[in-house]
Amino acid sequence: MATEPTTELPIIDRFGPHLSRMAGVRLDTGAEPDKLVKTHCCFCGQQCGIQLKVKDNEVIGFEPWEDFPFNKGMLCPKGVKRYLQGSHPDRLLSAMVRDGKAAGGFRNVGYDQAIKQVAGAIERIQREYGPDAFGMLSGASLTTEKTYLMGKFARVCLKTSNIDYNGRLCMVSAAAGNKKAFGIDRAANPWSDIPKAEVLWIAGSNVAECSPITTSYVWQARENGAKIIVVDPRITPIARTCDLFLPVKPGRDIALFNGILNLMIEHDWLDHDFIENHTVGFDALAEHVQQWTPKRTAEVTGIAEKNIRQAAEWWGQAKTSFLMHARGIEHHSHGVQNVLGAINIVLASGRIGREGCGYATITGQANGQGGREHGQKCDQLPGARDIANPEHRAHVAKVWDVDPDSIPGPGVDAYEIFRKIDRGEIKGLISLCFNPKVSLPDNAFVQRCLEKLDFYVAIDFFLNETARHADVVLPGSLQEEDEGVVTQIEGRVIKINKAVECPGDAKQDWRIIQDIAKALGRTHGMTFSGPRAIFEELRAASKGGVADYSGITWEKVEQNYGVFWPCPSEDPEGKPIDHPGTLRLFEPGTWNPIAKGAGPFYFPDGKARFNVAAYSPPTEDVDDEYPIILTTGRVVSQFLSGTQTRRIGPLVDQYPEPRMEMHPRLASKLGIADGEWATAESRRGTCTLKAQVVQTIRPDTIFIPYHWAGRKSANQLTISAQDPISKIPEYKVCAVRVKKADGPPAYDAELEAQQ
Ligand SMILES: Nc1nc2c(c(=O)[nH]1)N[C@H]1C(S)=C(S)[C@@H](COP(=O)(O)OP(=O)(O)OC[C@H]3O[C@@H](n4cnc5c(=O)[nH]c(N)nc54)[C@H](O)[C@@H]3O)O[C@H]1N2
Ligand SMILES: Nc1nc2c(c(=O)[nH]1)N[C@H]1C(S)=C(S)[C@@H](COP(=O)(O)OP(=O)(O)OC[C@H]3O[C@@H](n4cnc5c(=O)[nH]c(N)nc54)[C@H](O)[C@@H]3O)O[C@H]1N2
Ligand code: SF4
Ligand SMILES: [Mo]
Repeated sequence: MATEPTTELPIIDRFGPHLSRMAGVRLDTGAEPDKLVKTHCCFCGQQCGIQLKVKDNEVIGFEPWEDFPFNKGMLCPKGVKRYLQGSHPDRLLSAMVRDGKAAGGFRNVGYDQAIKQVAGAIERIQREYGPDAFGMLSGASLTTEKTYLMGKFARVCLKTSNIDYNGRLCMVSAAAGNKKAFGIDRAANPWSDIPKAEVLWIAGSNVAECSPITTSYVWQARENGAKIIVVDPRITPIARTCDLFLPVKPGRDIALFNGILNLMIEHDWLDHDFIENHTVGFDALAEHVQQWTPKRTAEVTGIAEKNIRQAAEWWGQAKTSFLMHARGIEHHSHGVQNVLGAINIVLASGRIGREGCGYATITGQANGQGGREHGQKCDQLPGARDIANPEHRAHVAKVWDVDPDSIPGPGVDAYEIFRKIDRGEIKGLISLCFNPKVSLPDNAFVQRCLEKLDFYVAIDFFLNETARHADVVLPGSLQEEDEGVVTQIEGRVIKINKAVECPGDAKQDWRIIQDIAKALGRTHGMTFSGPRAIFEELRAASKGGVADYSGITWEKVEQNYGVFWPCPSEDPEGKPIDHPGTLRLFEPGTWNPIAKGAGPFYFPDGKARFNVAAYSPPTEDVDDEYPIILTTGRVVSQFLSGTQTRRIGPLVDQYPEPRMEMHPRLASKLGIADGEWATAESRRGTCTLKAQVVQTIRPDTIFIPYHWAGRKSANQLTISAQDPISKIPEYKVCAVRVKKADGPPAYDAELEAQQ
């Protein structure tokens, strides 16, 4: 049974009772539904179970789904209000084409005519400039079937190498770090291990606002006596309840992890047997971290030396523990190094692969996990296979019934796609489930690129800010209008169920993609009857890969409240089996297709890798001209680029516009009072917002949430520096100067209309 958290916590006062159980709350019309559909929330990666109330082909409200084991009926404010999207007046019900004379710049057209126009443009651009001149941007809010179809559409139908997805802005540092250290990219443990841990280390994760249900697991651990360490430049709501808060200077987490490891070595808080039997690379790392004395660690991180020692002592001496991190350590030009630093202190402790001993990156988007496994990444084929690997290509080519040589090679990351547009190398673009004009850094550059495109088609259910630049807009489907699987935060594959039909001319996204293929006359492999058929092919394509879904069926998923991958369909001898799925990774004695019994990790020798994670400062550090650090992130009531949640009135009421968080000491130095207008200026742009003067942030840092567009967008300021390995943008650090503004910014009419 779900227990409503009993502890008194300030978070409740600030954000409303978003963790309270919503049973019995009637926010809807109260009408009797025709049916209740068990499915999952459309927003974050926790994928809470929810029941949608449906009447007359409309979602009119929700009921909690108490039995779903992850959230046991709990929901956050976004999940509670998501049902208001379907009937929103902005919902796209028709295809549209650009028309300068029409109000709003678009004119409705018939769906078939729009599809023909799209196919014509693709054909023309690819004929004139080659297949790679057409780029694709996809998304991780989509079901896994759709993400698989997008990867296949790019390689088989468009034959372009230039496809990437919005998880590039989200999960890729964690993915690259996990692959380097473990050979597999998934949360290592189910969340049921969190309450069993003695020590929790939470790095760069605003748990209470961004993964609200995880808060309840953290509180359970706390009630069991766990010590909680939080590392963040801001005292986030979860930090207010922790035992040790480490207010790290943005961009310095590797220094902290290295300093902790150095103390673990000095005090011999190490699991020598584990290091000896299950890892490689410790000695080189041990030598490297010697330089990270507590004194130097304190100087670089801005954390008091005694607190660094305290953290090392708790972490070092724990019998069980769970380390989790999110974008706070990953959104950096050395995000992968930060992740490796985190993994190093887990491996040195030997506390992984056992009950109550865990490690996880907290997945962001609805299908942030499944969406990064089956081929919509620029370098990837289904099953988390590598597009440059000849064996991997051969396996997938066979499933796709194409010549392996016909599959294009690796493409470029999502930001590089825009640089290619800028250079004229990409002329045409299709986007599904991505709003780069708001979500990419230095978005003035992104806007210039969108204006350069010869042809752009966007598929969405709302006209997002990027789609306003499109030549053709195709009305796609809301999550509740389609079915398929997604993989949530723990690695559990779950089923999204269809509640209603698409309204008007809107179509399920997979139909739209296949309709374009048909209009192009390139139908090979693009004639699936629906998501189930796509899933069946995905099972075969993923078979034998690290992300093996071959033993998963929709039925198994429904019967078991989800199935954790990997879930092969054959045993080590190749005999068919009914595999239950893998609840916890790296348990001693487990078999995997890479290690083949040599050990629990996903490398041929079965051993995990320590990696030297060297510290370097952020790409753009502060200086006399731009003396303040800007970091960006989220608030509980808004989601990502905001196109969905800025349309939901009760969520807007909770946090109507972005504010610039700053410490009272900084505010008084700048002569700015709470609620007054302040302008932040970086080397790329300016942004004028109301100041929110709070004690809960480092005095050298300001914070702006990024869910707004136009002149309210934090990404006017951010830098497009990227991690060299993962290519994630450095959203969490750039340099700004701040001054008091005379009044509100003069938003021009067009920009204001976008809000
Ligand atoms: N309400 C809400 N929930 C969401 C989302 C949303 O938009 N709104 N989005 C979902 C998605 S896609 C994602 S990726 C997740 C993101 O979830 P989180 O990563 O938890 O959220 P962020 O606000 O991006 O950043 C987390 C924290 O990092 C801190 N931080 C900044 N710089 C540093 C640093 O250098 N080191 C450390 N240790 N911390 C730092 C910030 O102060 C912030 O509190 O949330 C998911 N859930
Ligand atoms: N400054 C700053 N910028 C950031 C971040 C930050 O912390 N700071 N965080 C980054 C992170 S972690 C992320 S994940 C990105 C997110 O950035 P984006 O992915 O660009 O943001 P979304 O709002 O998810 O945009 C997705 C679009 O897809 C549509 N959509 C959603 N579901 C579906 C569907 O099923 N079908 C169709 N057809 N359309 C759909 C929505 O309506 C929306 O218009 O932002 C990044 N940008
Ligand atoms: S946004 Fe995330 S935490 Fe909130 S209800 Fe949806 S899945 Fe659950
Ligand atoms: Mo994300």
